Amino acid sequence: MIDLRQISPVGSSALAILELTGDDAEPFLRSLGVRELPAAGRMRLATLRIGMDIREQALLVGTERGHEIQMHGNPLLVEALLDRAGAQAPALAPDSRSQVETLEESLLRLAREARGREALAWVLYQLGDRGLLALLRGLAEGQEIPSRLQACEEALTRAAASRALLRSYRIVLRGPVNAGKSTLFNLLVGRERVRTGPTPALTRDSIQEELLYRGHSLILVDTAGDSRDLCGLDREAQARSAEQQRSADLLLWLHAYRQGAPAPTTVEGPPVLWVETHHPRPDPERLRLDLVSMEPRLVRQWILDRVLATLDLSASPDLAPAALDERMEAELRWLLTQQDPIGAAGTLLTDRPRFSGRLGRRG
Ligand SMILES: Nc1nc2c(ncn2[C@@H]2O[C@H](COP(=O)(O)OP(=O)(O)O)[C@@H](O)[C@H]2O)c(=O)[nH]1
Ligand SMILES: [Mg+2]
Repeated sequence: MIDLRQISPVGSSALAILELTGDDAEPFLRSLGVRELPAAGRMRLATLRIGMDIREQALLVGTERGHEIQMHGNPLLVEALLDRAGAQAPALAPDSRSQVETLEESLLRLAREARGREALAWVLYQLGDRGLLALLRGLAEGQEIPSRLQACEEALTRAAASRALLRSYRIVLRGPVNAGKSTLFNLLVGRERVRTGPTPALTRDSIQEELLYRGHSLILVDTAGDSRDLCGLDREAQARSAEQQRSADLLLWLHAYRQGAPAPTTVEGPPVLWVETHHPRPDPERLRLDLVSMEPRLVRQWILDRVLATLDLSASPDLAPAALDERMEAELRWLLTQQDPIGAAGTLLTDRPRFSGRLGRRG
């Protein structure tokens, strides 16, 4: 088996450095036409027979672990060498390749994984006759090239927005003990999921529950309340709450009316929505509420609509072709730099596993 590691990313410099280790490394080098291999710490110039008509001068360096090839960093040249090594090291190469999905498989997987209605609509659109897949098919057939390339460019600009739509958002409930965090948690998830009550520190472990609201997936996290005079378990629970806060997309910071105004927002960290509970004069606009006496359905709507607005998820984006993940984004970027976009589109549609191998190696 050959373990072929690329030390310099392809195209990053004029020189490519490849490290070869493993039992088959020596036969592989000999198959490239190298007669004498340098010992550790030595080097020698060799002409490598990389392909039928590709010969390349390279420096071979003996190392403690095996050998290094230092050669011209032309990506095509390096790729040809990696492909040759791949063919000789079947234990490595086919495996990593067969795991790569086709574009259609990726979209189907994303559709299966889609949490909310908005995400599902967005992914299914890409599989339909006006989505990303159809766009690439049209391009591969060589129709209306300029307008389709333009559409590819636009699909690329929508990458960030589509990723924002596909993901779930973590909403973490924070605030002092007895502020009403667990009460609000139950109200938002629509059932008595966690214990509530006047005894301080009833909530010790952070509990989370996914809820779907207006087609979006929100993961609600109830945490232990903040209090100054807690010890042992409770202090640990608070440390965990602070940890939850770090991974939050948004904090719902609760405090009871009688507890006074909360500390000012910190500059760093997720956005915060302040909610005042136990309020004698509720005002939904300012999120001053009484969680016990007000209509739960309305409280849910007031709070979750503000959550979506703060996360910029209030309006559904117009359906359009879009790159839905990092790989699709990289592929579209690649396509737009190709001399032959028709062939490139064909590669993405029919030979994506091989293409992805190249993309990965390019870093
Ligand atoms: N009147 C009133 N009681 C509330 C309100 N929110 C919570 N409570 C009560 O306050 C107590 C503590 O609530 P809980 O949700 O356990 O607080 P947590 O410690 O922040 O999780 C419970 O008895 C709740 O019923 C509110 O807005 N108004
Ligand atoms: Mg609680």
